[in-house]
Amino acid sequence: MTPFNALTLAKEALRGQKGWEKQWTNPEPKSKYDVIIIGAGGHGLGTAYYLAKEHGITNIAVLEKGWLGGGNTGRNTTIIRSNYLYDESAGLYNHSLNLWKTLSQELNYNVMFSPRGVMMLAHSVHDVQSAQRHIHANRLNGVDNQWLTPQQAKEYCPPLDISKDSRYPVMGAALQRSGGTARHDAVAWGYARKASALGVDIIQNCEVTGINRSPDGKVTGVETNRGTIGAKKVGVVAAGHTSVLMEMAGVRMPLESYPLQALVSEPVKPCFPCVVMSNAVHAYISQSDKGELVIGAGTDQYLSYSQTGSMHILQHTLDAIVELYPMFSRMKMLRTWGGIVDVTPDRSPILSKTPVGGLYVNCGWGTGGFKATPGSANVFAHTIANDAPHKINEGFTLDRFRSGRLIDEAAAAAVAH
Ligand code: FAD
Ligand code: PYC
Repeated sequence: MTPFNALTLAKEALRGQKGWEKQWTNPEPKSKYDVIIIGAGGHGLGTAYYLAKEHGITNIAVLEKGWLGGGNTGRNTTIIRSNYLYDESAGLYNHSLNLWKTLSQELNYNVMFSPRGVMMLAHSVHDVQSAQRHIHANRLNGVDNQWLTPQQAKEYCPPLDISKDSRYPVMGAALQRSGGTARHDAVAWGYARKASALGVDIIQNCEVTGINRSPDGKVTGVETNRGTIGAKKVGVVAAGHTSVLMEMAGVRMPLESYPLQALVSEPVKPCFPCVVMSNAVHAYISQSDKGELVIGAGTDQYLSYSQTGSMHILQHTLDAIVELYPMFSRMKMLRTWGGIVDVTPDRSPILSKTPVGGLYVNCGWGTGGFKATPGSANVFAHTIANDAPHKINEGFTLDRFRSGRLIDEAAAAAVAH
């Protein structure tokens, strides 16, 4: 238990006893915001932007313990798609995909959205059936997705090996042509610049260490390494660290945090035209505009808050890449890194009010929240502004883990975990 958690527990034990308010309610803070957002990743900065732009709330601070986009936003492999199985997910991820299409113009910042197509490979009868189920469900929800034979998959992605004697024979693929990639850090910078222009304060190197509440339990602000800051509402948007922050307000979250790794190769001339994912062999790949192959792995199988992962996971990923694309067998890898993803039991996110008045939470994106950045930020801003969910996120509540109305997207996560 960290000293901080011990303090939180002590506060909880004393809550309601005589003299409690004097002892634990902090002095009136010097600054007071209408909304504090904890976490300056794409989701947090985007939330601040949409609060200002669409709801006229500009007295906002975004607090970040490190630097803008230094969390998962700047660490992911930038795959964007909306081919999820259930109606709730199709609504949320398609809302996001639609916002991606005009995001560069909206922010006046080139986020380099590139809808070059995302292909998900099938290597077994089970994969084929699951992919085709997704294709049918997607089409019913107006999400483009089509089945490709192995030959058609190779035509779409020439480096792919479809020989029958390979270790992971390709039995077909699901292709979402409208999916693709974007430049991850530009998304954080673009939202930050536009939010700042609308009056939002963005404070880096400012770690939140406590969430303050009034004697009746409502949020009053936060404690940070730079002092107390007051707020009427607080939104926690701190992927990977959500449980730690929510515990500061006495809320226990249904989340586990895992390392997820990626790596890039030396830059080469354009040779890989689309995005290809394979859940079965735990590898996904695209080529950045700089020419690097961008390769991602599955999650480590242990819980951790460390932004590194195990070497054997990367080794396994590169084995799979070389099996699927033999022409890359002599490529050199330049860098590897990891991020911490927080995962819910049903592999769907939480975009929700909480049992604490004025406290909202956006988390649980697991391995797949980059694609959701604009859509998530947009509906989360609505949730905070109106103290009620937007129609698009009304199923993604914290309460579903009590009621049992889960949205089980494990098969659509497309990354082994
Ligand atoms: P973040 O960008 O992590 O922002 C949260 C911020 O909160 C961080 O900057 C952190 O420093 C800050 N913070 C934490 N604690 C505190 C505190 N106490 N006080 C102040 N600030 C705090 N998704 C996809 O859709 N497609 C992909 O291809 C993809 N690939 C991935 C590959 C890897 C290797 C990883 C790690 C993730 C990948 N993801 C992908 C997932 C995606 O990156 C995340 O879901 C998404 O970026 C989350 O964005 P965010 O803004 O919520 O979080
Ligand atoms: O959700 O598409 C995804 C994804 C790809 C890599 C990591 N997550």
